[in-house]
Amino acid sequence: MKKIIVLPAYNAVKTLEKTVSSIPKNSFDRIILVDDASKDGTYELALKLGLDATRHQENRGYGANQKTCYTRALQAGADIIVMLHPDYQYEPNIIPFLTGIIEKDICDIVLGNRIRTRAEALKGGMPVYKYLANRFLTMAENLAAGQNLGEWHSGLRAYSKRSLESLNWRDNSDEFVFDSQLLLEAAFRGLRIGDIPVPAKYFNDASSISFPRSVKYGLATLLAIAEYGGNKTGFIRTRRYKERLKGGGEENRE
Ligand SMILES: Nc1nc2c(ncn2[C@@H]2O[C@H](COP(=O)(O)OP(=O)(O)O)[C@@H](O)[C@H]2O)c(=O)[nH]1
Ligand SMILES: [Mg+2]
Repeated sequence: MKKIIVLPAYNAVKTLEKTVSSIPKNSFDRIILVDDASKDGTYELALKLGLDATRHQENRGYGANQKTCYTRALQAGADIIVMLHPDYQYEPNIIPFLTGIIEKDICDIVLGNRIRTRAEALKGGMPVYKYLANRFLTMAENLAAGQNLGEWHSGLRAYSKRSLESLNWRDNSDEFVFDSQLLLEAAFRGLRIGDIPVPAKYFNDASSISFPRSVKYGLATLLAIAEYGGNKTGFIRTRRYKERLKGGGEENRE
C-alpha cells in the first residue's frame, strides 16, 4: 500500500521542520506539501527539507489547498492519503495507527480526535470557546449523520484512495468548511468513518484562526449540516450529492 502524507501549508515556517521530523520514517512513501502562497518562506523551507512541494500563486484558502493536495496524491498513485496540518499541533506518531485501521479494512476514513476528554483538551491549551463550539458542532454533525465521532474538525485524517475517488470534494468550498462537507458526503454515501485519540498541543503557532473566522466557520458548518439533511431526506439535490460523474475521480481541474 502506497502511503502519501499531504501537508496543506500556510505560514508554517516555524513549525514545519518539527512536524516533518516527528513523522515516523517508515509510515509513508512520500510527503507532498502544498503552500497556499505563504508570506513567510514556507515553500522555500519545504524545498530545503526535500519535500515534494508546490505552491499556489495566490492565497486560495484551506479547502482549495486540500483540493491541490488530493489531486497530487492521487496522481502520484497513493492507496492511503494522510492529511496533516503542518502546525505541530497533532502528534504524528499515531499516523501508523490511522493508516493501519484502513489497511485492515475496518474504516475508509480515520480521524485523529483531539477531544478524548474535556480535561485533556483544555489542559492541552484548547481555548474554551473552541472546545465548546467543537462539541456543539460535533454533536450536531453526529446526530444529523448518524455517526459517533469524537470531533469532526481535526487536522489529522487518513483516507483510503477509494473514499477520495468516490467523493465530490472538487465541488466543496475553498474555505475551512471543506472538511465538514467532505465528511458529511462520506456519511451520506455510506463510507465507514472512525477515529482514534491524538494528543494535541495548542500554542500560538498551532492555532491561528481568530474568533470572527471561527464564527464564520461555525455558521458554514451549520449550513453544511442543513445541506446534508436536505439531500438525505430528498427535499433538495445539490451538486455535491448528485451521482458521481464517471471518471470524475481522475480528472484534474487545477
Ligand atoms: N491553505 C490555507 N490554510 C490556512 C489559511 N489560514 C489558516 N490556514 C491553516 O489552517 C489550519 C487550521 O488552523 P488552526 O489555526 O491550526 O486551527 P486550530 O488549531 O483548530 O485552532 C492551519 O494549519 C493553518 O495553517 C489560508 O488562508 N490558507
Ligand atoms: Mg492547528
